[in-house]
Amino acid sequence: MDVFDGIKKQIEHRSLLAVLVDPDKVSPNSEDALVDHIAASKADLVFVGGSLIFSDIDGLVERLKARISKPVILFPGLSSHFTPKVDAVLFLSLLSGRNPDFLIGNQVHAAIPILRSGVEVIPTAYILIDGGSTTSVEYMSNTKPIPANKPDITLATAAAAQLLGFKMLYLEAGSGAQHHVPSKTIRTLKQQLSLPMIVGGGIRTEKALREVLDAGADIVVVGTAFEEDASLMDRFCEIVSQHRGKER
Ligand code: 1GP
Repeated sequence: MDVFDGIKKQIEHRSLLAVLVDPDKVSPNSEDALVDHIAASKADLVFVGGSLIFSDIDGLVERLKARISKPVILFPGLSSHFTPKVDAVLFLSLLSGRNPDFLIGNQVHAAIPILRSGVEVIPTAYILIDGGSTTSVEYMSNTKPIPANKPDITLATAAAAQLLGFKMLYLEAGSGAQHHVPSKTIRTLKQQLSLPMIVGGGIRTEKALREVLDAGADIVVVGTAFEEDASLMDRFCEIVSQHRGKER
């Protein structure tokens, strides 16, 4: 079954946890332990990516795939991050921004190599929401996030994504954000739209995790919190696997 079909089937019953692995934050010394930990965990998905990557994405994905049976999904910051070794690619367009390079430019560069590789593509509308500090994605994409207190703007942007035919929404506060995407925003989108929702950025406590789950996140992405304290992964997996959303 395709990765996206599998995700859709699973989120009918419960939300999923994606562990974000940023290749530049994995050192040769820590890689083995991290891969073992993810492999043994109840995490549902592995996202690989970052705004700025200098290390060997291809090699890391190969090593992850050799030892982890969960889907490994590329979450690229640039067209040059593409690797055909993944199970699927989030084909992102940064719809909250007005920088043509991230709306369509990188996509033009990546489209033919991706098509030729035959890798599964998941067209995903990427929506950056202010998380209380300037994040790498904001700086590197040279775009402004949507203000956190303007859920109507986020809703209108996400509605446009749905009408344009995207298959998923990624509501992003940015890696290491001070505040995660507001629950009110997630709830509003959940009530009014039908696209599956990925939510990430700044989710580092159990309370934050429960808030985004209760609001209706279908996939929760966590990177920084696990980089800082790997033992959180098991606790977070437990919470996500037992959670039954209020709206479900
Ligand atoms: C970033 O949404 C992801 O793109 C995860 O963010 O690193 O803050 O968990 P964190």
